[in-house]
Amino acid sequence: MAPGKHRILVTGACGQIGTELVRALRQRAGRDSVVATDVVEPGPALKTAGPFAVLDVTRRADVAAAVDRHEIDIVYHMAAILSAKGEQHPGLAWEVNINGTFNVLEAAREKGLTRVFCPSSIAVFGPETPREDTPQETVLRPKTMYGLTKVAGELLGDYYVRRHGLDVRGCRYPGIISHETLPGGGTTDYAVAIFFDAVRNGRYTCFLAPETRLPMMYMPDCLKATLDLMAADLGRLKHHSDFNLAAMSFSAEELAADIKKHIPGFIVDYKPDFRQAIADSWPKTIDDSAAREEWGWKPDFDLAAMTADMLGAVKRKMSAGGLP
Ligand code: AKB
Repeated sequence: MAPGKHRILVTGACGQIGTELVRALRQRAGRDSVVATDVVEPGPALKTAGPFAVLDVTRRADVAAAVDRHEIDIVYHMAAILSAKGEQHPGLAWEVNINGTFNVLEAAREKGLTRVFCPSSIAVFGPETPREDTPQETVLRPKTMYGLTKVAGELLGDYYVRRHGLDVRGCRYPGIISHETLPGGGTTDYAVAIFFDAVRNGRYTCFLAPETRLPMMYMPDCLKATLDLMAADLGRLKHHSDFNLAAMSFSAEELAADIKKHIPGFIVDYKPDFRQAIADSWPKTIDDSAAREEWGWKPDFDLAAMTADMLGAVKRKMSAGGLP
């Protein structure tokens, strides 16, 4: 391999963020330098776009073997069970989020990898955390299985930095909004589904109450944050695995109102389910000043810009017959 070139492995590459992250990494590093992996076989687009391997992160030996086989030196560990699915399948969430993360970090330590990205989430916070402008350093007492696995992941990442000198980085993603691959099993998923139903049917039934306000981010900003954090100068980082990250915050009814500016007849009704209690335990807004200071984080998309871009993309998909 040419000096300065990295071999990158992405776990959870068929997921909402993984799919687009693989594409962004390949644009930067070259098609063959990025090995996409997931526990499931990918759709045809990902399968033909570059190297792909089936990998179950809960199998420690398989993770280590994949790192060896593909001569990997950077891992983006995107495989995770999200908040709503984690409440329905707590054992699976523990296996994938705790043991999977431990397996990736152990492989990285044993093989001497240069850098690992382990994302966290606003789910690390809980009802005792201040909900407005949630600080970087604050109470971490989540009430969901997903949240507690993400707290453990942050602590584990920082432990590997301190104890083993492994360069582990991560940020607390808010809800991510995108149109390429649908999210699965999250509490913030409504903010994606609403766009597809608005364009397809002109109406949407929301599983959160209208006034529920949560921190959110559009996918281009999510990719920018991920890649910028991984490219940041290590010497400037005081934090490692737990950066607060923010772009926009809105309630379900504010998002619906913004969509109505483009689709005036759009109707939303609200039938809160078990995910309401999860959303109610999370922050409304986040203070991300540490990310801004330590690696220059700054989002590009606010609610209006995101809504216009999402609707354009979803409408183009519908005209091309490609709506999921
Ligand atoms: C979820 O809703 O579970 C995720 C998250 C905020 O981490 N999107």
